[in-house]
Amino acid sequence: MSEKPIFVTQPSLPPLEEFIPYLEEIWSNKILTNDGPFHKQLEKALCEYLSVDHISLFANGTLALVTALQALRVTGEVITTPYSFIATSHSLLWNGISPVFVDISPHSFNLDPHKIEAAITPKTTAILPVHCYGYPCEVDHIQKIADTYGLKVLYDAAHTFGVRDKIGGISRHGDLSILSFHATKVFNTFEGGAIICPDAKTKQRIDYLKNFGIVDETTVIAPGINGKMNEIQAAMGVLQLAHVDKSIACRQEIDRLYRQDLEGVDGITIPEKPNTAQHNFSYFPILIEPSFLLSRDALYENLKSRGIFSRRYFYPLITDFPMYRGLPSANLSNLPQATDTAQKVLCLPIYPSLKREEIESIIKMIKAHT
Ligand code: T4K
Repeated sequence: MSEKPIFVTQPSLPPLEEFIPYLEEIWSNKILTNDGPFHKQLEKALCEYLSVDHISLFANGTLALVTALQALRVTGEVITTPYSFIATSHSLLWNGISPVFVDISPHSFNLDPHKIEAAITPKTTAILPVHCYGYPCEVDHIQKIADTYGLKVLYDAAHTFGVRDKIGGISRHGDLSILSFHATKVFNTFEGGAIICPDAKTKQRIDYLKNFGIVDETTVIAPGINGKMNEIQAAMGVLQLAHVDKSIACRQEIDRLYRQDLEGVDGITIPEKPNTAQHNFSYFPILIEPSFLLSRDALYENLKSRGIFSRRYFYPLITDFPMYRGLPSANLSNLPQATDTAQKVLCLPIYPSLKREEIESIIKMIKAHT
């Protein structure tokens, strides 16, 4: 085993020498931000790669979420999941919106559509589901509910870069979807994010909102924010895009090795691969059941003591944090499935530069407890 710590993820980075010409170009043209040439190039390239018509780049995924809610003019209450990264529901609080938490499905890590209707009130204006780990939500069922009650749907698609169903990119669903290009994601621009927009008019409005609401030198149409992606991030994205397929293929191989050796191990449940045309293998979650010799937390600590930094994404639940736990919908009795999953989940390291012998030794350490 190497002396170096092994994290749950490590950013995929292109060879440094490939990035130098991009930096030279930025230094020479002196456009550092505000819809510069790399920004334009990345938007175009991402539309092609993700098979979407319009995209608006952001400095990070959280600003994309906050802005998407404003673009959809969402107010009042929004139905969302407790099983996600904290940014999902924080984006609601930043807009003065009350989150209403609904449990996840027993068959996935995502919002249970069967439980959404019971949570709708006259104040509900939208649904904010998450395609957790890149596993697609039940989009048709969710859309049907939204259509019936006149609700907007904003997908937190932070984990879904490159995920496709039989028809196209997963991020085309809903009124809007947001992506994250954070360092820990399948595709990264150091920090970064985007909103997938259904039409040019919506993109235009979002472009204004992320640039202080400025239309031109003398016109400001809304109290927008500074959510812009800069040229270094955008250049990184353009270069990363050339490497992302290879990177996803490496992740797929790691997924295969884990499955091959951990499937059937007593006390470990490995979620089935999602039924997608293309998955991105962004995470490798396993569930540590009571029949496993160690508790989930003991296994987590044990791996950590040996330099393996797995992560309990998403434990604690969002509803366990102080700014949410007082809400009626945060009550544990409302969220039995999410509570159970959060107690059992462990995400194992998965990233392109993870070596085969490192994977084998992680598997060996886990199996030593069976
Ligand atoms: N919605 C969802 C569903 C999300 O998962 C996220 C972000 C968002 C919205 C918001 O998008 P952004 O605003 O972030 O674009 C990480 C990420 O910071 C966060 O982006 C991500 N989700 C979340 C699931 O994971 P932490 O606090 O667990 O990250 P951290 O710093 O502990 O990194 C994990 C491991 O990765 C480290 O142990 C070491 C390694 N690492 C990390 C960084 C940042 C590196 O090797 N290099 C690095 O530069 O939140």
